[in-house]
Amino acid sequence: MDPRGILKAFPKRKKIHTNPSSKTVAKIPKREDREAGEWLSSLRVHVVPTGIGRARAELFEKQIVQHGGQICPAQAPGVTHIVVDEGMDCERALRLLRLPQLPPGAQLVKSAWLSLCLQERRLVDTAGFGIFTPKRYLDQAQLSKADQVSFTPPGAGEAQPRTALSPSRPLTRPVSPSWRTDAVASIQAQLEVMAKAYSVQGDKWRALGYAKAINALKSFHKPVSSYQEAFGIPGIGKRMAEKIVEILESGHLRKLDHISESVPVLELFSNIWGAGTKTAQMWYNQGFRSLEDIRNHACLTTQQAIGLKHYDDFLDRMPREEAAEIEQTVREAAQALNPGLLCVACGSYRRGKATCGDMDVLLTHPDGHSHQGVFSRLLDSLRQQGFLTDDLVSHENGQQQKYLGVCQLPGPGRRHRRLDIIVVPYSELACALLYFTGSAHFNRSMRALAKTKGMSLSEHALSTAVVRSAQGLKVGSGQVLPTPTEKDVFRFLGLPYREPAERDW
Ligand code: 8GT
Ligand code: MN
Ligand code: MN
Repeated sequence: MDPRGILKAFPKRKKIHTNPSSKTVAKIPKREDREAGEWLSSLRVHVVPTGIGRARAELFEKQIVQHGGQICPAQAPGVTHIVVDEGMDCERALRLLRLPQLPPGAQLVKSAWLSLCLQERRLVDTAGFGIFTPKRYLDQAQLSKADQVSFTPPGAGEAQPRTALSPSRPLTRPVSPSWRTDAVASIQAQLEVMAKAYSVQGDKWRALGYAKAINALKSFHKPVSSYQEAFGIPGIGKRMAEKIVEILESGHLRKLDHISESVPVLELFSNIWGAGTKTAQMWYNQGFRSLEDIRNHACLTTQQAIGLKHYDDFLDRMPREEAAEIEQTVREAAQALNPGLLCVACGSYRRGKATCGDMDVLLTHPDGHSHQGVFSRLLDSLRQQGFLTDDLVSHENGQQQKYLGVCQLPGPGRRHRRLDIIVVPYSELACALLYFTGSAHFNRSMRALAKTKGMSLSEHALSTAVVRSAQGLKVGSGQVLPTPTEKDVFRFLGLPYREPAERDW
């Protein structure tokens, strides 16, 4: 089991890098993320996490990006807003940022302004939310602007500073459909932060609970709007429904404020391929806080060193067109060895996703035996053409062989991508396909269901009459059921067939 199994099982959202030095610029959101509207597109924001808390700061960043804004370092050109905690004063903020002056064109604003913008789903005037900035910290252009502001008669055209959290609002006012959609996006974003926090702390059950709730909300036919409604959704319990309503009513889940400061660092570390939550925690306990620390001081396995080398590339999901090119490269090399080899692109690609975290290629031969010996010859051939750049894991599992590695398509500007290859005997094709197509959540449910029916499902076969001990441990392996196609597996389990695109959960 990949130590990142659980982590990987989560839908990877567009990542905002959580480098504690805050030097990384968040990635420009892909088109699908912008559906919710781009009303923050004029913003280039830097959020100072001190006092706000990393988890909340990250959530702010995520929402800014979601609505078309950009996150950037405080010293980046064109930064428009530097968001700080309510209690922050200008000097302290500049000290924290190591800046002698406010960058030209930038305003120092309280986080309540951002909260209000996000709650109201519009760009609210910053008046009343500014942090007092002494003239010596402003440049010439800002000075003249500041003078104009100070000559404005009190109250004239100035928005009242309002508390961001006004509990009764969202539920009592008439709700427009777009507001509802955004509220749901906000619920999802906040539950995702919680899921991630539990996940990187190794609490996979709580993480799974949140992941299930997020998924349930996504597949619910309408934006959830009340406690009763939330509680009525399968996969959402009483306490989860309470959290959802808290976000609906106040715009903010208070639990987020109590997430440990260690979480973003643990996430940073456990995103290194080959490093699980235990390793991440160990590194944190050793005092490491950045990838630089890890690079310079941590003791790394071979896999982790590869993971670190390709850190950004591995987090970047590739467009499915690129995944198809990778599959094609593998297929051509395989069919050069034996033209009869069958090659199937599995994983998220087969499930029809627009982007893929890696490419999962399954190989077999319909004659039932010619797949033998292909594995190592194929890898040699791919290595020889310079396509494979690093190997992570290579192992045998019964009659199946599995390779996890790194590849790079030829030509300039190509990134390193993760590639998984399995070679299976034709007799195991259906179960191998099912397994390798996933999702991991879906496989887990299928296996659990098989168990309740006295069967056992693996990547090799569906078996019946499995003899189990009182503790549920498998004692006898039972009889292998004939499953020439995936449909047969569904049929034996008494399930209607589900196309790969319907197998996310
Ligand atoms: P992706 O786009 O993030 O790659 O999404 P994916 O294609 O669904 O995930 P994947 O991690 O590539 O896993 C695809 C399938 O491979 C899973 O459904 C799972 O059954 C199987 N699988 C392996 N090895 C591992 C592993 O080490 N961890 C996980 N989570 N799944 C694995 O073959
Ligand atoms: Mn995959
Ligand atoms: Mn994979």
